[in-house]
Amino acid sequence: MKRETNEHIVIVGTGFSGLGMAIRLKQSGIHDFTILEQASGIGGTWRANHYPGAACDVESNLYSFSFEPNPAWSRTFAPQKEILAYLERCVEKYGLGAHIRLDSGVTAARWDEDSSEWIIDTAKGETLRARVLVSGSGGLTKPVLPDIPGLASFGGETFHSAQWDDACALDGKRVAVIGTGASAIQIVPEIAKRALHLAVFQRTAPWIMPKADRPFTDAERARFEARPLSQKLSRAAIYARNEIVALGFLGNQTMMRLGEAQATKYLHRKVQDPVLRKKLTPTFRLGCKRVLLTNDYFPALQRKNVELVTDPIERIEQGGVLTRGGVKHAVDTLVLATGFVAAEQMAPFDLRGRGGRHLNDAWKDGCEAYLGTTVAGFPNFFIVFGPNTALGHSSMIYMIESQIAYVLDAIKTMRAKGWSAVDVKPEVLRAYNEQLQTRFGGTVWSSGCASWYRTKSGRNTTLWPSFTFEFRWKTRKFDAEKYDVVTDGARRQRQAPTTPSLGAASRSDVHA
Ligand code: N01
Repeated sequence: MKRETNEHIVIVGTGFSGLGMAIRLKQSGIHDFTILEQASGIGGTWRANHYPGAACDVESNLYSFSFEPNPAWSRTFAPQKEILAYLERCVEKYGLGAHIRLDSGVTAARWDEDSSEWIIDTAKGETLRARVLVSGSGGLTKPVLPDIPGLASFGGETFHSAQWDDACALDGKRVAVIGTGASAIQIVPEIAKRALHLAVFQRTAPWIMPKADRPFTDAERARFEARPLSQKLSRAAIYARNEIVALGFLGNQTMMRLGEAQATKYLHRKVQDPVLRKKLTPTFRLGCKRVLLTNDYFPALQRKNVELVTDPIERIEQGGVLTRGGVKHAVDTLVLATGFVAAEQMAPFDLRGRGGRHLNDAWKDGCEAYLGTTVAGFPNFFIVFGPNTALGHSSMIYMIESQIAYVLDAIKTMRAKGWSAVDVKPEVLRAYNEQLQTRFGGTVWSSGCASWYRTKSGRNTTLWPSFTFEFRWKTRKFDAEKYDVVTDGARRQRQAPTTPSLGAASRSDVHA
């Protein structure tokens, strides 16, 4: 008799990655999966990041599932609440609710060689056995708290942008925002409207471009609804435009100069004060850090109640931030828009593969995966939005869907062929990553700035260093020849009491 758990798939996370994986499984007639979510609601990063002003900086007609267009987007760049509502509608439409277990973060997962299964513990105290484990636990989820002396002694309200405290009243308060990245430039204009005084602490001036954000007209929405092809064409046009931008990031100097000239012109048009303008002028190549899109950040910085502080922070003490020379900036509420652990990311949870090896051990020199998805020694473990799949120029949903197609094909292949385990060959993983790293040479990401894309040693473990269609092509089909494979027959043999245990090295029916 077939054991149900032998076919079971566990997906971790209910963001775009986890939900997209689940929908694709259902559409393929695969229903025996469970989705574990650590939070009390679905949505992943789009649930966690609900700070004032939170919105997408990629156009929504592209930042959505290809198979689930949304004719009702209110704006070209949707706000966070709408994106979360979109994901909630997906859960309902595709009947995912019954598969989801909330408040069930994975605390540990270990590979059981004998049964070729993952044994997964959750925060609720449950243990699941699964043939396949798919991590959709997100790329930017662990907040970085700045290493500023005295932070703990501040005394007032302090929170990270991704842990926004809705109960905190900002009206009439003296607020400080530390950081000027993608989150901060969305938060600052909103707080500026409410705070008595807002101090924005900038360490590095970012490149800023205007955002082509506007409400969709009723006529446009009606057209998307009545003629879905028109929305598909809009999606295709955004996609193509973004890939052209990639040309510059990948090394086309003419495009880079044009982009920098456009951003500089925008700064000059929006900021007349030469002192402020100088403070806001970036000193690194456009695209080396994420290019920020906003229309209201420069105007917000020029309000009477807002101050851009560029002197380095020396320390934080009770009720204030001290900058160079001991200048104190009195503050009631401190917002840390200081980013996330990314390049130095480790295992999403306590994960042990073949021989009890921890994923953190495999990643001690920096995280890496084959096609951003599989890691040698961790059979049947797939990461969606894994190492070197993030983008500086286009929609992550495109990359996520590419990986989902690859994982789905792997699962279908395993089932069709009666394979109990697939494990990427170590030499394949090594060669792929060696080649991938060489491709950063000559790109803007190697032009010398510090960013969340790169580790302290300078290795880029986050970005995909090419056009997204190349990644789509590479992930179009599960390439079984790159994997060591264990068949069900071999597993049964291994489980038989008279048969000596076959270790990983003696998988006799491994496909070359
Ligand atoms: O984080 P960041 P983020 N003292 O790392 C500063 C995605 N995202 O949350 O540049 C002083 O970009 C740091 O300064 P510096 C998007 O992919 C998407 O803003 O290192 N300052 C920087 O200014 C994005 O790229 C959306 O010198 C300190 C800031 O904090 C990613 O999330 C919206 C400091 C951190 O910027 C991360 O963006 C928002 C210190 N000790 C975010 N430590 C969408 O719309 C750090 N900083 C889809």
